Amino acid sequence: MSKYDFKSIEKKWQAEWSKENFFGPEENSSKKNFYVLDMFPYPSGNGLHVGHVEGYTATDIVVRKRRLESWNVLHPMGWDAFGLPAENYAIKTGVHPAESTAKNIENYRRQLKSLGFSYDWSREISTADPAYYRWTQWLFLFLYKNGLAYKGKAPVNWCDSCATVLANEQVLSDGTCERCQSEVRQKDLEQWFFRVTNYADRLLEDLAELDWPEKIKAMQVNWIGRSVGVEIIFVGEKDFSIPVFTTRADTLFGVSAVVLAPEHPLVQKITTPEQRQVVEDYIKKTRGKSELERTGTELEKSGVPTGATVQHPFTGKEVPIWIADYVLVNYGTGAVMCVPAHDQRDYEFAGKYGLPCLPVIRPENGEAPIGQAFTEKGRLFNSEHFDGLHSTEASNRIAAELGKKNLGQPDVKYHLRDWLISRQRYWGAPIPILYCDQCGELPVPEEQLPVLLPTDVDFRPTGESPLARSESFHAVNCPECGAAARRESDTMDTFVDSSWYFLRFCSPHEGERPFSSHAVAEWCPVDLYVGGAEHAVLHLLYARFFTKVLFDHGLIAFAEPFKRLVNPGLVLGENSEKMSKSRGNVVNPDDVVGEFGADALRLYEMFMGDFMDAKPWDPQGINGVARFLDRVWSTVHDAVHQERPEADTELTRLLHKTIRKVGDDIEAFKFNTAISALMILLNEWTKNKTGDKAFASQVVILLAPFAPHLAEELWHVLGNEQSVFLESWPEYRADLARDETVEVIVQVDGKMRDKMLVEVDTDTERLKMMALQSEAVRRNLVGLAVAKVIVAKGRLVNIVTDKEAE
Ligand code: ANZ
Ligand code: ZN
Repeated sequence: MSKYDFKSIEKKWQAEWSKENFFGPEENSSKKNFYVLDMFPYPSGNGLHVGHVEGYTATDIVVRKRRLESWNVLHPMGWDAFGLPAENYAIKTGVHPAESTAKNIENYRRQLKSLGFSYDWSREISTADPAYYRWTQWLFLFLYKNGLAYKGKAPVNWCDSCATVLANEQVLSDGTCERCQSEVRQKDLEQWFFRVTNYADRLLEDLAELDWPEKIKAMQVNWIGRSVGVEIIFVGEKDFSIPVFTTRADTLFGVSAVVLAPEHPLVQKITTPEQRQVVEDYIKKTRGKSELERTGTELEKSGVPTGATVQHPFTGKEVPIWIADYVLVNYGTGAVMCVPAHDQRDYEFAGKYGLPCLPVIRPENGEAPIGQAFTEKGRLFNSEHFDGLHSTEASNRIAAELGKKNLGQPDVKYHLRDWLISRQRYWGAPIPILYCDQCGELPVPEEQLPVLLPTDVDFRPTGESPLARSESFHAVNCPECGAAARRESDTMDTFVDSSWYFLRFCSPHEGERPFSSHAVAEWCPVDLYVGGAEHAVLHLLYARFFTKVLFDHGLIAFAEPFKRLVNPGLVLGENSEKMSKSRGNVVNPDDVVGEFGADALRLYEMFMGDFMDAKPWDPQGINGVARFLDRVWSTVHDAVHQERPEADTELTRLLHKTIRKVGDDIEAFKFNTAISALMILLNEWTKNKTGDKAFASQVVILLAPFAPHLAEELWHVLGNEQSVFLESWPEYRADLARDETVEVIVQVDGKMRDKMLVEVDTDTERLKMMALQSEAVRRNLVGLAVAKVIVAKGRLVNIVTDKEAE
């Protein structure tokens, strides 16, 4: 018998499978469709990571099983190819991003093929390809024409000394520029936004129908941040009034100040002459602080009074107006009522500046804590005729009475912001907008798409956007009046590219539209989506947003893109630290494939631990699975050459149980336990000395999704001519696959007293008898008489005594 030579075997079958696009879906098939999608990678210079391999192996296993079960499967792969790293690399080395990206893609493709993943390579797409980004631009215009894309001011990180915009990751933790170490400040630029907030409610509500990890759903819920409260209007002494948003209207009688964000538009108007200088200085000082800093709990609260006041809506007392940077301008109304006794931030703020702290809520039981705010709900006091009410009822009543005075109403706010899609970068899809001195802002006419990225660009960072400095790019005339016009010089956030790629895969070569509605109707929504939990919020939220917009305008017939989502756990380094270059613990899949083969790497990554948990790399583990594959090889050969007899009853039972277990485990992403079951089966088979070629065939098919190359070779060793992937997934016989023993719970008067391990078929009378003989049961029956015994076969025996029966 030959040794298992993975090197030549894996190459051979990869070449064979790539002939005639073996894994592409059938056209006009009568089979049911199934769409399995991996989060497509950013083709970085480092090549594929073992973390990619984890997710991609899992989908490959599911896909191969589905095909064996006679589904028509769509399983495409492509590249999220625009992005900052290629541009930074270009700045450092002078290699054009198009060139380095093409090289990286080639490397990724080679690596993925070396792992034997069954992608339909005829559908490969790259978001940096004009044939793709033409449609990204078309979709931008689609949103624009439907009022969902607009221009507004938003701050960017700006380095004065480099005169350039910096991405967040280019700003060091001390707030300086990574290139020149000078201070980075926030500068307002006109930028493009997508109106995601229009969809806040539906993005929230529709989560319910999704088969997604609860953790991810919770993160989306949090990110959207729906907040139910009351808008209360504080009327000023002159001709102004300040609405504040509060979730705790019940604390209204504890207000010590109304606090505005420093950027609040009223600040200039209301500040008294005496306070003007202090206010200006404060605004200058706080400008440039990031939102995270401002809202963080560590930062010491600061602020200054404006000198102006408003009236309390019930007591009519004067309330001072302050500004403070813990109030954000773009949440709620950009103003808060400051209630030191019941809000921790307000408590610290008031403490620092000697503002009064009047408690108005007391706990229903016990005492309020000392030295901090009491932030829970409770009963009102110090609150005039609302005294004695519970917080919830008080909030409602206060809102109702304010409503009558036209000084407030119930309100709902969202933390979700509109999506800022402008990037002052080169390596992205140009935003298809023109500016004409006469006609103003105009969409690029559709027939002029794509707006190509020019190549004559100096992308070294100076100025606002690299494209602004390209001559050829701006040689364009106004489509309305024909005069010379300028193009928008910002490019789109790469999350725009990935918000619709799953649609493109359905008809990747479509030239007339972004996607064929027919093809999308056939495949979408995606049945199974696998990828990193780091995309929990942005990518997944944006893809959902795009889907809803297209659904609302009748371009697609579904409102959610991904039915089932699974996140792989992180693959950590040997000592459970994150893999990173600096730690020197990165495992390169190429090395593992070279030493052990693709099947061993695939199997090992699935065997490491629970798919969804983080798990460390263990170099010993891969030896173990490699030995297992060797033994599969030799045992199958044994069955072919040694004329083993038909499998005996025991081995047959184990086979059927294994078929059931492997099938169920694949569906539940419990690959590690599926593989253990296969290992147990192999052990028994090797020992047992029965199990002929027919038995071997079943084992090989079961193994095929996990170790496709080995299985394909063995399938041919078994004398078959066709691919093992044209076979059918084995079916188990329920009578054989059933567990022989089950655990039966024994109760006395409904309380569990014992468990018994019994034969599955044990009849009712025997179960009764066994239960009554149980030591624990007898102890619990002392002094009682049995009234009746209820038996649920295979599950439960409940002994009811006279005491209970009465
Ligand atoms: C008075 C009050 C009393 C509040 C109290 C809380 C407790 P969420 O759940 O996030 O919506 N707030 C409102 N707008 C703000 C802004 N622009 N910047 C910073 N804080 C803001 O939180 C709503 C609460 O956050 C509001 O309720 C308000 O403080 C504050 F005992 O109003 B509260
Ligand atoms: Zn014009």
